[in-house]
Amino acid sequence: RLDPIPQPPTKPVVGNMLSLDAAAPVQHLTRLAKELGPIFWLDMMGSPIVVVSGHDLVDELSDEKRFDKTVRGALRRVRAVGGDGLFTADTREPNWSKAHNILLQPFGNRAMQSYHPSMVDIAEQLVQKWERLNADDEIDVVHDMTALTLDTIGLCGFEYRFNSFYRRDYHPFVESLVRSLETIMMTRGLPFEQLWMQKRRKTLAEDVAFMNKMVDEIIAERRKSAEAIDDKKDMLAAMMTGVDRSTGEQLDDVNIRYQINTFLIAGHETTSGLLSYTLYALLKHPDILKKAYDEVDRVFGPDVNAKPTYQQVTQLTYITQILKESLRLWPPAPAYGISPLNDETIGGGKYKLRKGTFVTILVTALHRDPSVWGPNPDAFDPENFSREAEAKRPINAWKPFGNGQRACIGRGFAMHEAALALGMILQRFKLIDHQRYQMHLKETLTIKPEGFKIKVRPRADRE
Ligand code: MNH
Repeated sequence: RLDPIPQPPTKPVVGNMLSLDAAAPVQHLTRLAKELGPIFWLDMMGSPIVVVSGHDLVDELSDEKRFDKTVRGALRRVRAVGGDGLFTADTREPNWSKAHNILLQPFGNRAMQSYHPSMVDIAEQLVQKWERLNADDEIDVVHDMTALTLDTIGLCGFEYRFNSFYRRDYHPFVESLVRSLETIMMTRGLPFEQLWMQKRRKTLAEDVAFMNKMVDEIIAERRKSAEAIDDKKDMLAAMMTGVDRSTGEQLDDVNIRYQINTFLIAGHETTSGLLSYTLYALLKHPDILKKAYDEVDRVFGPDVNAKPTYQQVTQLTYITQILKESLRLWPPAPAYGISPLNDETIGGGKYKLRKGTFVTILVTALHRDPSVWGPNPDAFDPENFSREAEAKRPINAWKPFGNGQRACIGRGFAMHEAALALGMILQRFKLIDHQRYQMHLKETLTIKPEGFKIKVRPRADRE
């Protein structure tokens, strides 16, 4: 029906629905993109999904005058937790532009400087934990990176300490959040699903009620005293005092709760994935690791008791190249959805898309398009992000943070947090790949390396 866009073989009624690997849909789609090319479509029981991964087409689809983010499928169901927070709001919902305007300030560069001490506080907890391990102790990388990113957004976002490094399991809020996202990802709108998912749906309602109550209490507590609001420099204070210049309005407390839920969803899994992939890449590339050590030694110096300054973190330029290259090969948010605002023809007249068609930009495949990244796009090479290479690259080739006005508002936050943490780790530790780990991806709302463990030793080379 979408001729001449290619489509894999279908089954009656369900179309392509059941042939898609439910446990690893993104990896399946990425394989299909290799087979079927830069654009193909799937029939999901009557509703088409167009999957685009070629750079030329993605470039065209990045035109916000013709295409807009669409909140559908799993992301739509995330509204159970994120409500009309920035991530899950439609662009035309009034609270999207209101919150976007208000939140630009607390996610801006100046604000990052005020979060820096809190970021150091949490990163110190991580390295202190690692310093106290015995030689044979293993580190569950994804667990510790998630503890770091969760505690960081908690402290910078609303001065709450999840204290993840002081507990074996995650904080109850996170247990609820993870369980909710699991249920949301499992739901596929199949016939009779409502019946066999009854128990999970009940638990989902309970989890959401628990999370909302906890966040609502934090907001109510802060509302009790005006001084408390004025004294604080976290994101919550900015949301409570910020005024949207174009409407003159403020955010209401229910929307602030949804923003906080959103920061916890969007802000911890993604950044923790980035850090985990980066450690993996460094273990597999000793030459790159060596250059990273050299940079950290030059910028931070050998004194592990001196806290890194904001300025020093911004000088970690090679580390930043490494992080960007990780985001290329393993974008933690592997796809995003858009749709045409009107009936459209793309690809130089070749492909017709009806208004509102669901189009998925498959970032995993875009980031390995040989027309941009050359004949060997699977190789990890931070030189892809040298200043010269970046200047030469066409726009819309690297999209780990999404597109345009709907792109990630937390990217500066994430990059600063990740560079700081990686710098502090490399300043202190030698990394050991005792399992000779091979990448195995686990898909949830994001994608993370499953079962990735390392060991560390104090660095002996510098003392
Ligand atoms: Mn984040 C949107 C990736 C860190 C908060 N983020 C997006 C989008 C991508 C993304 C992709 C666009 C999704 C879409 O088009 O549907 N985010 C990342 C990655 C990292 C990340 C890869 C870390 C690395 N994000 C963070 C952090 C926060 C955050 C940290 C907050 C503390 N992200 C958001 C919010 C949005 C978003 C909020 C929605 C912005 C909007 O639409 O206005």
